[in-house]
Amino acid sequence: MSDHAVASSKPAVHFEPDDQVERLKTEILRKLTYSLGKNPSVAQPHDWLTAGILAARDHAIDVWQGTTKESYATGRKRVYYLSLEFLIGRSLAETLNNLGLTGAMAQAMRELGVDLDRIETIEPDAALGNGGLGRLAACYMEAMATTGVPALGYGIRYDHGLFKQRIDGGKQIEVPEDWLSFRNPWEFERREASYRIGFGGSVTGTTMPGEVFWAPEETVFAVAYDTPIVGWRGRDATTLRLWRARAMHPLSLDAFNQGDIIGAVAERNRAEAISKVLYPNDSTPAGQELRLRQEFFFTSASLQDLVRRHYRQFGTLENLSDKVSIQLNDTHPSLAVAELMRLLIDQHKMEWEAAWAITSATISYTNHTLLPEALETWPVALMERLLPRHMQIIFGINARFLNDVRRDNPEADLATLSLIDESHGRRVRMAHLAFVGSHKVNGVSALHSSLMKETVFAPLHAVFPDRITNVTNGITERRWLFSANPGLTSLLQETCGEAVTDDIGLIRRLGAHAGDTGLHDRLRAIRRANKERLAKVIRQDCGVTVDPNALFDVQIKRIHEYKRQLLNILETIALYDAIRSEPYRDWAPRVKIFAGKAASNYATAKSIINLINDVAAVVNNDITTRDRLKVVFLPNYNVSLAETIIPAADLSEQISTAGMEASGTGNMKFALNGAVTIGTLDGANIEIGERVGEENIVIFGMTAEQVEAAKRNPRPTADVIRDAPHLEGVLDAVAGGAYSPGERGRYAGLVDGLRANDWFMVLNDFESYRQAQRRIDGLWADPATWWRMSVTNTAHCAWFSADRAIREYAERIWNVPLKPAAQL
Ligand code: 26Q
Repeated sequence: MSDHAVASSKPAVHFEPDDQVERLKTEILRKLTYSLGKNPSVAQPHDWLTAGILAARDHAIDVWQGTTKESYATGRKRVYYLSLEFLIGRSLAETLNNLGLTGAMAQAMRELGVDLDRIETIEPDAALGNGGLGRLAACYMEAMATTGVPALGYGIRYDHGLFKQRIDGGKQIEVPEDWLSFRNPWEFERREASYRIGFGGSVTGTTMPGEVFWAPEETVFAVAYDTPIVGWRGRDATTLRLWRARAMHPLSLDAFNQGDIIGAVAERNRAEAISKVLYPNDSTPAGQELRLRQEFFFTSASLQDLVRRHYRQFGTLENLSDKVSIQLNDTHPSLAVAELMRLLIDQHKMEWEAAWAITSATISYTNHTLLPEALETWPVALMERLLPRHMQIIFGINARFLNDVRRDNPEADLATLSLIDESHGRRVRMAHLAFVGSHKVNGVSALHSSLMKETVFAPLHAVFPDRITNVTNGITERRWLFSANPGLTSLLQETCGEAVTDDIGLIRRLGAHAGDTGLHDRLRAIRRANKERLAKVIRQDCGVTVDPNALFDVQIKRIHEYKRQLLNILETIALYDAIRSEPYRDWAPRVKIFAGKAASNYATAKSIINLINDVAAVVNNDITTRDRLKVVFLPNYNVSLAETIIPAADLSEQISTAGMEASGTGNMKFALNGAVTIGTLDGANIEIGERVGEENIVIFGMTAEQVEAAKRNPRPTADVIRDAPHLEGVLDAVAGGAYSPGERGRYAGLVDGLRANDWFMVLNDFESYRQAQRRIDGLWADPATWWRMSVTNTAHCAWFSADRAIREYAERIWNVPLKPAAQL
């Protein structure tokens, strides 16, 4: 290892004054003694962790109160980010890093006999999200704190986040997640911020503003829990406000006294079920009533809260859109459109037209998927029963909207525009509701936004040609580079200037050294240290020993057919066969690394996990390929595991069927950390390619257009297989049980499915992918080329900073003035 490689405990960024260490030591000991009631001599690692968090939290609160005070004093416009998911991960390391306290805290703990790195790893991940959409919300909360956008994120405080994944006999087992079992030291319960959320019942009164009366049959309380999220250098903080459901009557004494113990707590259980658990699904809408209750619960609580705050501050709602922007993270909170109308009309006696102008000027909507099966719709009958007043309002919006359209264009196809889909029973189209109720609707990559205009939203786009816009996703470099990869960060500071951590654009300076083999050696040493760290995790969690000199080839993300882990593992089998048939060729040693969770009801995705593990068992025990190929599936993929894996990756697999991955954000994290991408022309891969240059990314496969054409007019499977010389053997082996000797038919269905209908173009793209992988072998064998590519990737990915994305939202969608750079 070179002496430039940096152990992970060394802070990437240090700007704390010297007396911070003494001060932190005192604070930690005070927290231990007076908040936890523990004597240092008997304190356990979790006690030190909590004391450390409480000490860090005090600093976060100082920042937070400053931001809040300033935002009230200046009356600046606020952004409310509504999301059913916030995939935060751990908070201690990021908070310390942003406060510039990492080094001081490590030193303080060390002097108290505690290893900060070790206790940081026992903080549970806050896994209140499934994948990309939830992690994006978390990155944006931090980026808004960094760029000084006054913001509040609203969501649900699930008792149980995304399930934990165990792998047992190669199969995924879901285990409940329990992040709150030892309490959450970051949060503050706000009893005063508590709202009544109604369900069911009936609507009476006249249609006049303020004279409609909704008498819900059932009411639950939403209680707020707040967490500060500190931005870079601790200049500002945003607030994450999560709602917990509580029953109005926690116990029926009548029922209890009659011996009906279950009945006595029935109301409580029904109410509290709303914030009990995150739906573990990231594409197919669950369609269950509880999900709709979750959506309305958090949307209503959030809108009541923000309307009340605004009214208190300004004494009117007329100027709401001047002072408030509401961003809907996908359609999950799209009832906000109807709920804001209800609050304005029924409670604040506004006329419909005025209320509508305010609503649509205040709300905007981000779409994250075009997969038709993932677009939310709810049966009208269910909505009428659960939310009768909202259903009336949705009908009112629809009638006026369709009237306007008909007036302007008598030819328009109203059935495709309507908020109600009449073709499969009557259902409310939530994306239409969000679209019509917003002033801006955005996609999350350039390709995705143009496909929105051409496909799912084409009819609405024709009516509102200025509404769809693009904001390509971004990631926070504080977590994904500075904190996850301190070794690379130190080198960047040295090469591009210390200011690179404040101005990520300076990372471009690295490009001038792309061909410098001295720099390559240092990068190799940093990567090597990161790979050794990952190799330890692999040994612990998979029982497999891997060689850190091998190419680490990584695909980590939710398991889904469109993401095509299956393509990857089939190609791995082809490679395995090739190595065995020519064992004396100098194959580039590879470690194939997979991680990701499958939705619990998604049988095909679970079968793919099983196949990866079955292939791993065969390959890893084969003596002929021993030094050349290893396959591992790391269990329980989460934010923390991603932070360990990404800085250790040489190759980033971004191989979705073109047109199906809205953006991807993992692709950005890998490229920024210097991994080379093998990918399709999909989502943000295209924009990564544009920035790093086509010679620094390996692109393969059909384009989105070709995929569309092939779906309309599929090629016969026999032809596809004939043109891919290695494919037939691979499919026959899998289907025949070569990798599942204990159950030969295990993958017959999976392979039959591919042969019958190659919807995701796994077979169609196979040969192109295989050849791209062989090109990778050649590039890897030539270190000067490989590291030039790696350097160029890091040097040109500054644009994918979440700060850039937030600035685009602020300027083009929210109309929030940015703080002048001098104040940042
Ligand atoms: C909806 C209804 C009922 C139950 C679950 C859902 C549900 C939950 C989560 C539907 C979709 C999701 C998540 C979608 C998601 O994560 N999309 C990803 O968003 C990223 C951020 O924009 C993109 O980078 C990814 O391309 C996109 O797949």
